[in-house]
Amino acid sequence: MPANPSIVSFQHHQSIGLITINNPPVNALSQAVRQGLLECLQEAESEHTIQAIVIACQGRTFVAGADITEFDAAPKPPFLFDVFYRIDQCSKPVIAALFGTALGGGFELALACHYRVAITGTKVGLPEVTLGLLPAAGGTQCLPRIGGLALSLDMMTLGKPRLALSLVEEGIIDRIIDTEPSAYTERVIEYSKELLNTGQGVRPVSAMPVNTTDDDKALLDQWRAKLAKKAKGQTAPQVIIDCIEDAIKLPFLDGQSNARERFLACKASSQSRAMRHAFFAERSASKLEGLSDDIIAGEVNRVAVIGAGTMGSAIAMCFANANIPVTLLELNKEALEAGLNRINQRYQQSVDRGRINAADLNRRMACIKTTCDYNDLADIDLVVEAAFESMEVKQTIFQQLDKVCKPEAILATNTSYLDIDTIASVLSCPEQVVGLHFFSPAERMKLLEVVRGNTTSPHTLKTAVELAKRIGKIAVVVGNGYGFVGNRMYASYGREAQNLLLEGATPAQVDKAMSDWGMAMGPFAVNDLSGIDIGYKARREHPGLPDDPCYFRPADLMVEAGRLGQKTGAGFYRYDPQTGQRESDPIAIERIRAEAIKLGVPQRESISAEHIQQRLVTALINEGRALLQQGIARRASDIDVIWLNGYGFPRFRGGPMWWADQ
Ligand code: 3H9
Repeated sequence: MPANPSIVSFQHHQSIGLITINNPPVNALSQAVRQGLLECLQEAESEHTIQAIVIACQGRTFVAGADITEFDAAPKPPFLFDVFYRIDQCSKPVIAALFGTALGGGFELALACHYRVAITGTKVGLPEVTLGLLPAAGGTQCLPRIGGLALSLDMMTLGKPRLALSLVEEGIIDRIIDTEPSAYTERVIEYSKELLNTGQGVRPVSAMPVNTTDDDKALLDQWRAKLAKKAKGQTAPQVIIDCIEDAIKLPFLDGQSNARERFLACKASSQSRAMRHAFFAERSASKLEGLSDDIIAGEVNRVAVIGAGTMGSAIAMCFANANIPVTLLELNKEALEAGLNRINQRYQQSVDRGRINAADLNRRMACIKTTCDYNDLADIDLVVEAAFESMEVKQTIFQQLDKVCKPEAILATNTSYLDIDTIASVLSCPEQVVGLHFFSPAERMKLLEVVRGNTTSPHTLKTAVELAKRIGKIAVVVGNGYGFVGNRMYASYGREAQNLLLEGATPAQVDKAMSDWGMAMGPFAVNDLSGIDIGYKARREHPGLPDDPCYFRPADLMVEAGRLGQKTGAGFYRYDPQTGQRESDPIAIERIRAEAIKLGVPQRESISAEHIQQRLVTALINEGRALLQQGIARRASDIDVIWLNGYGFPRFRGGPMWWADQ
């Protein structure tokens, strides 16, 4: 019997020994699980009546990986690979019964088993790279042996889980079982008996060769070059390639020993610590501390979106993607038609890129109804207003909604800046108003700022957060204040970037410094892409701008010269009319320089990349600190989640507040 049978248990099913892991919520491989597995394996192997062993899990998923919460302390034996190698060397066939998501150490456990079966819908993957790590429990040496080099490079360096069904041909999954979850274990036991009856025995992966070709070196080099760009600045992807190369060159145990050493170095690195922080920060962001468990989220079965512009149509797609019927409302049929065309086009692009199939496109389009009549919103559970960014427009819409919607309907606004309480003040049910601030492109960006107004009720808040999870967003609850958290910080970051231009830096210099630092894009490339006029108009609507003649002066200059960004062929940069290629523009640079002299801004001799990076990141940190002091952000880690998921802050730096703490 294992020392802790409630976590890992062993049962006889005639000639089959069933080892079951029960470690909620995701069956992570904690020290107790590793110990339990080892003890159960010993028992199963020594029982002469047992001829094959099944490893299964209780709960909602097969093992989702090593226990990440243990990574900050020194590892405690038994070590994961030692347990898995025990499976590899077992004298009786061992079969993994996969379901849910078999990830990281969970998938490595499966790879160490001699056979793998999965229930329909199971996903498997090695996402360690997203934590700045590498698969260190045998994965880097097992997967190349079973699935080959190309698949290993893809799965380990990109870290994206795959459907088990798609890995049958590669020989990774031996059988897909299509059954009710309640009958699954029984079916796996039947499969194991079938193996025994057909004389199939152990299949230790450690003894398998890696299929090599003359092209292997070129393939490895190609991936090294691709990841140097795609995962710029990150250590783990390159180290994973070194481990895969070892799998080709070295005996199994030597390759594994190198992988283990490299894993320990990665685990101790600032990159992995930052990425692990991001993992837990994302999970705590939607936790609503101080809200009683008695508060139940409302059911949301039907949604409406007001406004079929770029943002409104993308928000409608978020609901259609999650199979939630959505009604799109516009002022006239032409605007509705344009919105629907836009949606159809975006889905078609996803089909063309192989992200979804034609049936998905049709199902999603069928989820979307359109109307020009507010009376059609009478039975809607939640409305998201995504109209023009003007208080007057928004209040008029909310007054209409107040008249037609059922009393319990939740009314959300997608405003990026405006005061939620002023919007709610025109309603008979202000407690049902909440901000749902989506980020563009809304159908792809994971972040959703859930803005709590003074009157927003706990029930409304809980419903909004639950709905966010259903549509696959990372919800961060923030307080009500101009620009909320993300955009307010972006304004500080942008202001500092603009000041640097006045002091003599060029847009290209600032952008390069920031993208070298790890930002997805530099601030001026972003500005040109989204349109410089948007911020210009927002500044004119904002009552409390700083009394500073330099405040966003370069941006205002560009707009005044009709240089609105990519859409007008010129902004901070100019764009080649044929290729759309971005180029530095001496006209823009000169115009800004002349203005700086007029404003009396001293010019710097030279501006280093480090200086630019420090100025911009410090601006973020200072604003973040003020937001925490004012209670608009609840936790420093929430700010990190917002910047990682909404503004392209490098994940391997953990977010601005984590970075500041280091
Ligand atoms: C690894 O395996 C290294 C090895 O190669 C080598 C080692 C030597 N550990 O996400 P959810 C918690 S590295 C500890 O909200 P979902 C999570 O914090 C690992 N805890 O659920 C949350 O806790 P709480 C490689 C974990 O249904 C709760 O479980 N594996 C772990 O939306 C629910 O999580 C990965 O990177 C863990 N491994 O998604 C997979 N995983 O309730 C990481 C989760 O207190 N996990 N928790 O907030 C996932 O991707 C998702 O959790 C999963 C479920 C898809 C499984």
